Amino acid sequence: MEVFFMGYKNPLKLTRQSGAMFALLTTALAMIGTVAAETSLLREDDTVGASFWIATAMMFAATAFFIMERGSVAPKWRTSMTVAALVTGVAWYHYTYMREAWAQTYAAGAGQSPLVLRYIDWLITVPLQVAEFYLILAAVGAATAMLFWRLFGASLIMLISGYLGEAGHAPEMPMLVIGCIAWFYIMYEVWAGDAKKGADTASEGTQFAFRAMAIILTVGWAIYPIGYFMGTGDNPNVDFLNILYNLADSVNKVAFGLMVWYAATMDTKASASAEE
Ligand SMILES: *C/C=C(C)/C=C/C=C(C)/C=C/C1=C(C)CCCC1(C)C
Repeated sequence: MEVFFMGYKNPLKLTRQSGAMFALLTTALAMIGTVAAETSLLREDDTVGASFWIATAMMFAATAFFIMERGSVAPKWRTSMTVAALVTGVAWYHYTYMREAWAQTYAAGAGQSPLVLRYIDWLITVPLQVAEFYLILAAVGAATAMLFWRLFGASLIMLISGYLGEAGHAPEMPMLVIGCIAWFYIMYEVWAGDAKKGADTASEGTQFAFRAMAIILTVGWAIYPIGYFMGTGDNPNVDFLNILYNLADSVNKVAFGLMVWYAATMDTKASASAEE
């Protein structure tokens, strides 16, 4: 590929790869610049604000990492890497605003949950994560279109009831219960459905991804209803709710993406050594 810059042919001697990396990094720096310019300062005593900032940085770094690593894994894992990057990318976008909303309300006297932004983010990233689950289920031969729609529907019920409860449109505890039932149903499909049988005969990498998914769904997702419980009721603890949600997002989006990447790398190495 020939690269031209202001009429000069490839002045920096860029190869295709270093060119792409250079473009990615300069775009990223420009974006960080614009985002940072409009942000109020983080106060020293604002622990929750710090957790928003840390989550924002992690989402950004993970997105860059998944995009850059995508080309190094076996082709059948590339869509999973793309979806992982979309999940952290969409979250990064929303976190830049959520941390700002938090910092402003904190500076004005009391930090407030960026409720609407949070749920808009989940409304996009949870279905994307369900798509990621679906790709793993497909790899163990347990995916049908119906299964995808059932998981998708259950995740929507979970989020809508959570939103109605947190926003005060419906009683908090019944909404928590309905949301948890939808979540239990998703866990049931993954732990007890057809998926488990197929997983035993799959490649080592796919088995790893399947186990990672089941654990994320059970342990990682459990942090959210705990946060909801702490942040609602008679003595709502808004700080605790936000720290837990920020922690949960980092685990479920970044750590899960890294596990998928690790599984992909495992499989890629295994097929490379099988070819030798
Ligand atoms: C990237 C964002 C993710 C993976 C968000 C996941 C959110 C949940 C698992 C939320 C679960 C909730 C319940 C199980 C009960 C009702 C309250 C919710 C919405 C917090």
